[in-house]
Amino acid sequence: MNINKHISEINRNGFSIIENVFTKKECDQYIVKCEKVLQLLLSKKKINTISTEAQAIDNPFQYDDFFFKQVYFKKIDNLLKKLLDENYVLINSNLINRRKFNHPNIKTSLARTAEWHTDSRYLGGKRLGKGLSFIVYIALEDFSKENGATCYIPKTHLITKIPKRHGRYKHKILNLKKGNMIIFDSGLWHKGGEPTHKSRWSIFNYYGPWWMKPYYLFDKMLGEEKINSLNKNIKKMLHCYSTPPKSSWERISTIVTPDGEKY
Ligand SMILES: O=C(O)CCC(=O)C(=O)O
Ligand SMILES: [Fe+2]
Repeated sequence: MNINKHISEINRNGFSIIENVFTKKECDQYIVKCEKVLQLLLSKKKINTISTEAQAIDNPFQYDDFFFKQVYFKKIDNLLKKLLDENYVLINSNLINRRKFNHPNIKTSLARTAEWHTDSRYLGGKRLGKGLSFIVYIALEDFSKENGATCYIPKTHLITKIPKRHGRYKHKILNLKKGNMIIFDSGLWHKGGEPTHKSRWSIFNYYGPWWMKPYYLFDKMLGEEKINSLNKNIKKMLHCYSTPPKSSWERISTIVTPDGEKY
């Protein structure tokens, strides 16, 4: 993989595509797991992020260890280390299907990401500059206009204005092939496309610097026993080596290296 080529594309265009991260067969197996966890949540009426327009499942490794494989990707580790720094972490991870889908337990059509937004951070009425954090997603099915592919506005990662959620902007569509991954600057203006009845499963991850707050407290979500059973790459992504100490009596630095282990 030519890391420098991807980095210059991300800097210039706001995104870059990495081909064949998953095989077609791996995508199909993944989709079976996605549908299964969706059915599980629906049957339990755990539907806070599930709507008739988009079915999002936050941090699916809460429900099935299978999904820990989406926390850390060896293939892009060096790329993310170069884009961010060596202590980069996972900020959030979910599965999203943007499709029209009805189920007696679904109560809303509202989807969190159907309007123009960025996933960057704001200060003083402006968006922080490009390169703060990155969205990494894998298309588990082909993405096109026919199944609500993500829409984006070219070059908006280079400005610091804040998009109007309901603005009518000239935009483009991110067509992707099944099994391909895209890395995009969290400052790029984007939104989920218009859902159709055609399925569009995807893994949506968000990576950032070690000092950025995660969306959720992974250690509390998973419990000590589960966290301790994970390998060091996954633990690192889940902030195990970059959480502040209780006090300076424990230690002074936030970053720790796992004892004797290298990641
Ligand atoms: O589903 C999509 O295409 C967009 C999702 C998104 O923008 C997000 O999760 O922040
Ligand atoms: Fe987003």
